[in-house]
Amino acid sequence: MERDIPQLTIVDQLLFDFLAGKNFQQLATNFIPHYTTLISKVGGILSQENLGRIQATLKEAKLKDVADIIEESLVAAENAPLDVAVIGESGTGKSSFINALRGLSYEEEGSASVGVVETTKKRMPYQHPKYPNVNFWDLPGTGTPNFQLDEYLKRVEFATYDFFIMISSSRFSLNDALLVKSIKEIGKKFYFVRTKVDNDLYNEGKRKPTYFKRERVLQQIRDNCLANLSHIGVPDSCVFLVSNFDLDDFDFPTLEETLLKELPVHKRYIFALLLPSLSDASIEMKRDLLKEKIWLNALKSSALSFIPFMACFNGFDFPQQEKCLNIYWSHFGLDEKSVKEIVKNLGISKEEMESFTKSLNFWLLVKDDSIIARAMNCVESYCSVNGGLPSTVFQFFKTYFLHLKFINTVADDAKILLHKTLGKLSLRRCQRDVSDCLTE
Ligand SMILES: Nc1nc2c(ncn2[C@@H]2O[C@H](COP(=O)(O)OP(=O)(O)OP(=O)(O)O)[C@@H](O)[C@H]2O)c(=O)[nH]1
Ligand SMILES: [Mg+2]
Repeated sequence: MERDIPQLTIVDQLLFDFLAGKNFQQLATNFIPHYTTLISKVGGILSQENLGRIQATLKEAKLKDVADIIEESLVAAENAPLDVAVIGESGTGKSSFINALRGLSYEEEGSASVGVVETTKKRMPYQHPKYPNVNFWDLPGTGTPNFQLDEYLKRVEFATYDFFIMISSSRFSLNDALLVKSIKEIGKKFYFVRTKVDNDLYNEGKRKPTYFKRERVLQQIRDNCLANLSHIGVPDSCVFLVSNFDLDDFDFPTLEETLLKELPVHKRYIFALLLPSLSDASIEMKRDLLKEKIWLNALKSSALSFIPFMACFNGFDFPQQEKCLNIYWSHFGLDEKSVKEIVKNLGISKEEMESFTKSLNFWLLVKDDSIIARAMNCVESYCSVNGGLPSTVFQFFKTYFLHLKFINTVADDAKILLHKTLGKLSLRRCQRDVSDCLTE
């Protein structure tokens, strides 16, 4: 008789059944619907094609093939190269946008120089500091009167990018429109970003203090951009309003989500991880993708009956696990450097921060009794049906549950810190507005 394990989610249960080698026809039927409950709202790591392949191989009980397909998908996701082209007139904020996406401040080593008078003449790559396969390309502007489209496209090697971000801080130009049209013709994606909206709001607030309404001003900017794009021949565009000084505000979170949804499956994982943890939505996307990755690794390992499946899962030695926790910190922007920045912004000590977060204490996480209890539960159920080596099964589940705990706790902390930082920022903005009013 089948015995369900309490506290297991539907996907954990699938993992358990997989490990126990239960009815493969049934597993093949359950695989896609159960997998769908696990993936993030922008999609998962497995492509439709690979899902179909896994289902077919499961039906034939070819477990080695299932493990190979999962491995292939994970390797492709982790190593996917991503080349993003950023283009726009001089001074519109391209370098600032690139730095913000790379999580670098102006003064940091390796950041793109900002505010310099000279415009970029040659395309210039900026590698992401944490994800070396990702490059942001600062492309020269189209602004010269004798702009030659064909020559320009050749010079910037336009076919090599995954997508383009067109930046403007006022109106998009006719040359921009020509460029967009010809690049769209070859099937590449373009996104319009209107920067410096913080400046517009500030100026409008000063100009018309009595009638000022933030949402109305933003709507006017948006309508204006759309009318301008339509006028120069790019109707039905989508414009994202952004401040490079305040990426968590305005349309940046929507831009992130749109880009992620439209990227090919194998490029989604790395792009989600590199996005700064500036909104609940981006933290949730990272959480879901990392949990999916742990689950896929566990599934692969169980298909191969416990062949060690990744450095992080290779045995349960504490230094190895601590290294993994470090990696999760880094993905969610809680690495040592970022924590220093956060406590500085919040005006608190690291000890104070530790009093309202949970993930910075490795030992507290590892000694969580509920993980041991859940792993024991799985072992009992497994061994009562299959026999086998309880210690190996225990190790497997303990490591799996611990990693889920790592990811969930770090993601929860990232959200707590995000909200505290946002609270502090809006307090500063209010104080600034009040002091502006008083000085007028
Ligand atoms: N208020 C505000 N200022 C911005 C924003 N983005 C950039 N800036 C400022 O605009 C100026 C130009 O920014 P850059 O990032 O150097 O612009 P760029 O497009 O790279 O300029 P070039 O390299 O000359 O083509 C700098 O003084 C930035 O600090 C923004 O969103 N809001
Ligand atoms: Mg620049």
